[in-house]
Amino acid sequence: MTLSADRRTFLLGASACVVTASTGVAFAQEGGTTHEVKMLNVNPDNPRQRMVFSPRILRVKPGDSVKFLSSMPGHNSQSSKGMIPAGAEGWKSKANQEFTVTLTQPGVYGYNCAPHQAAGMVGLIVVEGEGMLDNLEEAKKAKQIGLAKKVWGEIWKEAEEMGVLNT
Ligand SMILES: [Cu+2]
Repeated sequence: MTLSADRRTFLLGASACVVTASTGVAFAQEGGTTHEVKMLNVNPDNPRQRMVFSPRILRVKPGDSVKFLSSMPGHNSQSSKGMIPAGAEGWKSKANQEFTVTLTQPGVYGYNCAPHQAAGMVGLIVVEGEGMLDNLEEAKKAKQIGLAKKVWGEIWKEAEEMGVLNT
Protein backbone atom coordinates (compact mmCIF):
# COMPACT_ATOMS: atom_id res chain seq x y z
CA MET A 1 0.00 0.00 0.00
CA THR A 2 2.88 2.38 0.59
CA LEU A 3 4.12 1.34 -2.81
CA SER A 4 1.48 3.37 -4.66
CA ALA A 5 2.05 6.39 -2.44
CA ASP A 6 5.77 6.24 -3.12
CA ARG A 7 5.16 5.84 -6.80
CA ARG A 8 2.91 8.88 -6.85
CA THR A 9 5.53 10.98 -5.06
CA PHE A 10 8.09 9.84 -7.56
CA LEU A 11 5.90 10.70 -10.52
CA LEU A 12 5.12 14.14 -9.13
CA GLY A 13 8.80 14.81 -8.61
CA ALA A 14 9.72 13.60 -12.06
CA SER A 15 7.10 15.63 -13.86
CA ALA A 16 7.86 19.00 -12.34
CA CYS A 17 6.38 22.08 -13.91
CA VAL A 18 7.90 22.96 -17.27
CA VAL A 19 8.33 26.54 -18.43
CA THR A 20 9.28 27.52 -21.97
CA ALA A 21 8.95 30.75 -23.89
CA SER A 22 6.84 29.28 -26.66
CA THR A 23 4.40 27.11 -24.77
CA GLY A 24 3.99 28.98 -21.50
CA VAL A 25 3.41 26.97 -18.38
CA ALA A 26 2.45 23.33 -18.42
CA PHE A 27 1.53 21.15 -15.47
CA ALA A 28 1.63 17.40 -15.61
CA GLN A 29 -1.63 15.96 -14.38
CA GLU A 30 -3.29 12.60 -14.19
CA GLY A 31 -4.55 11.75 -17.68
CA GLY A 32 -2.51 14.40 -19.45
CA THR A 33 -0.74 17.72 -19.25
CA THR A 34 -2.54 21.00 -18.70
CA HIS A 35 -1.29 23.91 -20.79
CA GLU A 36 -2.16 27.46 -19.84
CA VAL A 37 -3.26 30.19 -22.21
CA LYS A 38 -3.77 33.72 -20.94
CA MET A 39 -6.53 35.94 -22.28
CA LEU A 40 -5.07 39.43 -22.42
CA ASN A 41 -5.91 42.99 -23.48
CA VAL A 42 -2.31 43.69 -24.42
CA ASN A 43 0.45 41.34 -25.53
CA PRO A 44 3.27 41.74 -22.98
CA ASP A 45 5.80 40.81 -25.68
CA ASN A 46 4.42 43.33 -28.14
CA PRO A 47 2.42 46.17 -26.50
CA ARG A 48 1.13 47.33 -29.86
CA GLN A 49 -0.76 44.09 -30.19
CA ARG A 50 -4.12 44.28 -28.44
CA MET A 51 -6.55 41.47 -27.48
CA VAL A 52 -4.53 38.29 -27.60
CA PHE A 53 -4.35 34.73 -26.43
CA SER A 54 -0.88 34.02 -25.09
CA PRO A 55 0.59 31.80 -26.31
CA ARG A 56 -1.62 31.84 -29.37
CA ILE A 57 -0.12 28.65 -30.81
CA LEU A 58 0.05 25.37 -28.89
CA ARG A 59 0.88 21.81 -29.81
CA VAL A 60 -0.36 19.22 -27.34
CA LYS A 61 -0.76 15.48 -26.99
CA PRO A 62 -4.12 13.69 -27.13
CA GLY A 63 -5.69 13.78 -23.67
CA ASP A 64 -3.96 17.01 -22.73
CA SER A 65 -5.96 19.94 -21.45
CA VAL A 66 -5.79 23.64 -22.20
CA LYS A 67 -6.73 26.02 -19.42
CA PHE A 68 -7.77 29.49 -20.52
CA LEU A 69 -6.97 31.97 -17.79
CA SER A 70 -9.15 35.00 -17.38
CA SER A 71 -6.05 37.14 -16.84
CA MET A 72 -7.86 40.30 -17.86
CA PRO A 73 -11.64 40.88 -17.96
CA GLY A 74 -13.88 40.71 -20.99
CA HIS A 75 -12.67 37.61 -22.81
CA ASN A 76 -13.82 34.09 -23.52
CA SER A 77 -12.65 31.13 -25.58
CA GLN A 78 -14.71 29.26 -28.12
CA SER A 79 -13.87 26.91 -30.95
CA SER A 80 -14.20 28.53 -34.38
CA LYS A 81 -16.67 27.38 -37.01
CA GLY A 82 -15.10 25.02 -39.54
CA MET A 83 -11.85 24.89 -37.60
CA ILE A 84 -12.06 21.69 -35.57
CA PRO A 85 -11.66 18.07 -36.74
CA ALA A 86 -14.72 16.17 -37.94
CA GLY A 87 -16.40 14.47 -35.00
CA ALA A 88 -14.58 16.53 -32.38
CA GLU A 89 -16.54 18.47 -29.82
CA GLY A 90 -16.30 22.25 -29.81
CA TRP A 91 -16.29 24.45 -26.73
CA LYS A 92 -17.56 27.80 -25.58
CA SER A 93 -16.59 29.37 -22.28
CA LYS A 94 -18.30 32.13 -20.35
CA ALA A 95 -16.70 35.56 -20.35
CA ASN A 96 -14.47 36.44 -17.40
CA GLN A 97 -14.10 32.83 -16.32
CA GLU A 98 -11.30 30.36 -16.25
CA PHE A 99 -12.08 27.46 -18.52
CA THR A 100 -10.43 24.12 -19.24
CA VAL A 101 -10.97 22.00 -22.31
CA THR A 102 -9.55 18.49 -22.74
CA LEU A 103 -8.70 17.51 -26.30
CA THR A 104 -8.54 13.84 -27.20
CA GLN A 105 -8.83 13.81 -30.97
CA PRO A 106 -5.77 14.63 -33.10
CA GLY A 107 -6.28 17.58 -35.41
CA VAL A 108 -6.16 21.30 -35.85
CA TYR A 109 -8.32 23.41 -33.54
CA GLY A 110 -8.92 27.08 -34.24
CA TYR A 111 -10.58 29.16 -31.56
CA ASN A 112 -11.51 32.76 -30.87
CA CYS A 113 -12.77 35.19 -28.28
CA ALA A 114 -16.37 36.10 -29.11
CA PRO A 115 -16.16 39.85 -28.33
CA HIS A 116 -12.75 40.26 -29.98
CA GLN A 117 -12.75 37.86 -32.90
CA ALA A 118 -12.92 40.75 -35.36
CA ALA A 119 -10.05 42.39 -33.46
CA GLY A 120 -7.95 39.34 -34.27
CA MET A 121 -8.18 37.56 -30.92
CA VAL A 122 -7.80 34.01 -32.20
CA GLY A 123 -5.58 31.03 -31.48
CA LEU A 124 -4.50 27.61 -32.66
CA ILE A 125 -4.14 24.29 -30.87
CA VAL A 126 -2.70 21.31 -32.70
CA VAL A 127 -3.36 17.94 -31.11
CA GLU A 128 -0.71 15.62 -32.45
CA GLY A 129 -1.28 12.07 -33.55
CA GLU A 130 -2.58 10.13 -36.48
CA GLY A 131 -4.61 12.28 -38.87
CA MET A 132 -3.60 15.50 -37.14
CA LEU A 133 -3.48 17.43 -40.43
CA ASP A 134 -6.67 15.95 -41.91
CA ASN A 135 -8.64 19.14 -41.29
CA LEU A 136 -5.79 21.61 -41.89
CA GLU A 137 -6.90 22.73 -45.35
CA GLU A 138 -10.50 23.06 -44.25
CA ALA A 139 -9.45 25.11 -41.22
CA LYS A 140 -7.33 27.38 -43.42
CA LYS A 141 -10.34 28.02 -45.64
CA ALA A 142 -12.71 28.87 -42.79
CA LYS A 143 -14.33 32.27 -43.11
CA GLN A 144 -12.69 34.96 -40.99
CA ILE A 145 -13.89 38.40 -40.00
CA GLY A 146 -11.99 41.68 -39.59
CA LEU A 147 -8.45 41.44 -38.30
CA ALA A 148 -8.80 37.69 -37.71
CA LYS A 149 -8.05 37.19 -41.39
CA LYS A 150 -4.63 38.83 -41.06
CA VAL A 151 -3.86 37.17 -37.72
CA TRP A 152 -4.69 33.71 -39.07
CA GLY A 153 -2.27 34.37 -41.92
CA GLU A 154 0.41 35.07 -39.31
CA ILE A 155 -0.53 32.06 -37.20
CA TRP A 156 -0.38 29.55 -40.07
CA LYS A 157 3.01 30.90 -41.11
CA GLU A 158 4.34 30.93 -37.56
CA ALA A 159 3.00 27.43 -36.87
CA GLU A 160 4.85 26.14 -39.89
CA GLU A 161 8.07 27.86 -38.85
CA MET A 162 7.76 26.51 -35.31
CA GLY A 163 7.30 22.97 -36.61
CA VAL A 164 3.92 22.75 -34.92
CA LEU A 165 2.42 21.27 -38.08
CA ASN A 166 5.09 18.60 -38.53
CA THR A 167 3.69 15.09 -38.39
CU1 LIG B 1 -11.23 38.91 -25.99
